[in-house]
Amino acid sequence: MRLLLLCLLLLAGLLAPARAAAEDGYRLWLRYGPVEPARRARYAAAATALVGEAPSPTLRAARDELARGLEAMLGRPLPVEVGGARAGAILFGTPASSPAVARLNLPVGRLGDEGYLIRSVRVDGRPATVIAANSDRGVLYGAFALLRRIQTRQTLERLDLADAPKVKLRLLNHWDNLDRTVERGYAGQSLWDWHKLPEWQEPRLRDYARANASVGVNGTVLNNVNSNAQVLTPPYLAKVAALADLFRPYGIRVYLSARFNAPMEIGGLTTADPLDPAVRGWWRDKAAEIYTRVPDFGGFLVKANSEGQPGPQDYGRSHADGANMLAEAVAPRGGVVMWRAFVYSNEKPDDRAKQAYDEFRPLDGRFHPNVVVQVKNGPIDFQPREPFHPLFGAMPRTPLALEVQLTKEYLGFATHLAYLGPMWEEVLRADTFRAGAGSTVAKVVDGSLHGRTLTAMAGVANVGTDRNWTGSQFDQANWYAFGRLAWDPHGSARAIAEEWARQTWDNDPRLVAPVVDTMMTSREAVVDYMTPLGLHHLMATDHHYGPGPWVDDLPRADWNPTYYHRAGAAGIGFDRTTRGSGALSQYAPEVAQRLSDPRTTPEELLLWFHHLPWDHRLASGRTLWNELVVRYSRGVAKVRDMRRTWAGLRPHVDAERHTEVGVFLAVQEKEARWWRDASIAYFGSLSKRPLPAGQTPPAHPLAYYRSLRFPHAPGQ
Ligand code: GCW
Repeated sequence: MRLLLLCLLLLAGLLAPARAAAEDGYRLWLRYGPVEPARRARYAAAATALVGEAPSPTLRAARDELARGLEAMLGRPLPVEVGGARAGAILFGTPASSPAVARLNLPVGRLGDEGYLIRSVRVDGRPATVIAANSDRGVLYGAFALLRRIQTRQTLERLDLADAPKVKLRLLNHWDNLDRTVERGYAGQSLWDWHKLPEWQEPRLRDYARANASVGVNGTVLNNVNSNAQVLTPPYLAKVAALADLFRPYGIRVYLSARFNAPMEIGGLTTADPLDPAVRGWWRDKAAEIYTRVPDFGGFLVKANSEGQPGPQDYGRSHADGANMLAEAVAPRGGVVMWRAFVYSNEKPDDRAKQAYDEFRPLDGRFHPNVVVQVKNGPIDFQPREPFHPLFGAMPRTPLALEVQLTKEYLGFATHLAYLGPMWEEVLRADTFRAGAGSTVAKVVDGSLHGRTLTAMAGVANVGTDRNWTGSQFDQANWYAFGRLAWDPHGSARAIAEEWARQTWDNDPRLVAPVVDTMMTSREAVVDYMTPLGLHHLMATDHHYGPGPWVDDLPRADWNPTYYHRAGAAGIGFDRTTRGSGALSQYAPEVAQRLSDPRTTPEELLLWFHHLPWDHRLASGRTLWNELVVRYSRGVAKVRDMRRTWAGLRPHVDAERHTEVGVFLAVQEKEARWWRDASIAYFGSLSKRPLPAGQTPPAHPLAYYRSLRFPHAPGQ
């Protein structure tokens, strides 16, 4: 009997639906899972051998990636050959590296120095596929593109593809400190083990580089913009050089955040005045020293005169004076300076949302050609929703980079599922009207609006030493989407989500559709349960974990949530029309006009621009107060739906990752409820209106939410 039972159990085990082997997310979207037997033969017929020489580290990286990926997906190693071509061979290379590619006379000249072409061709009468480019980096990007096609189950037949990035510099910005803590990092420690560098280089750093290359990221700023001058000293530069050497084969350059008063802190000078000849000389020498160690050093990123950082204004000089000094230092070697426009000062009583524009717009045309002004997506600070930053389109003579934040400082850290593709798509598609209708932010970023060739997009990185890299499985999608949108700012967030989901989870349509739908609603869910209707900056002090709309006692007016929502007995919202702060006048007239009237302002930005009475009627027919409550509840309901959807995907996902996501979604639901209840309790204490019918009251009194403290919340 016992034996029979045992046999039955064994049999049940064998027949159980084959759940994928345990996975922890380390492999990201480069999992290269085996292709289902029914489809394998077709792919195998188009991938019988790899043909090409690999005289450079970058071509070796391309060849090795193809070999690794194809073997894993097709279940057999591919012969690597340098010449000849059997049917189904994959040729790779540049006309210089591969005589076979050269003989095909492909139009690679049009591809620039990073583009690639993938074509079905015939070589000696036999069918083959060629991955060709002008540069080794282009071949590497092409290799990843071919692997992506198989991973997403697209055909390898009759191919005629050409692709090239629309933005020149596609950079991660690490807010990593030299002690390995990460400002606003929720994924463990910094990947850079400064103490053990340069000798010891974590093997996973190569995987970091592969992941970046696979989505086209071509630069990485290693250290925090709140920077430590030590990184510019010789011992650290040796470590920086080791990282640069490691990343170079993958087309990734390193950059450093420069502390503006480094000439004083580590150089022994008594000033950091950008017009002082000794200071200028110090930076010139420092740049030259860096270039002896890192010949392709990308340049400097600078946060100056912002949140306590030193800067040129300390000496009565302008941002342009500061940026140009550094630009001159790196110019001889082709370096750039990314100068951040994230500046605001509490000495100015003016609306914080206006300050960057007021300071930078007058400087248009005064920056050296190798300076890029780096602008956050919105005028405040990476909130769940902001209007686009008014500087976009307003500085036609200056290269402007878009800076977005992958790490979700204001969107629930790593535990909340929020796919940011839709947020970035929203800002990229926003019309600035600065050169007529259709002057989108994407056209500013890709340079086409004002004919600029130095173009850039930066993403504040969300990676760390966590096994899954980003602190959660779904936050990997934000890394992925950043790279893909920096490559093509006109891309579609939904298409990118699908691409990512197929590679990261599975191609089964029963999984792909619900996962993509969940991703596409996730950011809006966060907006609903944290900051609906254009509210912003309501997070708790410093760590930004959880709600703190009541906070009104911080030394800087513009650090207090009450500064932003201005709620009282009469109503709620920040009046940025001409009757209020006038911030709207920083937009083109077409935009300003539409947003100056609450009736033509999109409801999702209503309270960003208007202060309105609690009984103001909205499109739904509900009063503002009732609508606010309904949206808070809707956010919680969306998370509940996301959870239910995910639970239903159990048969399609490996147990380890399924459990992790499921647990995080439970946390998210609990915290969404917390946000809703605390916010309703607080705003209700001001509106003094009852909850609309059918709405459950907050679980606790307001005093409870106000009493919560989290001194050890991560990311500080
Ligand atoms: O969002 C704020 C963060 C700071 C950050 C700053 C910035 C690096 O709270 O931690 O500092 O923005 O972007 O400079």
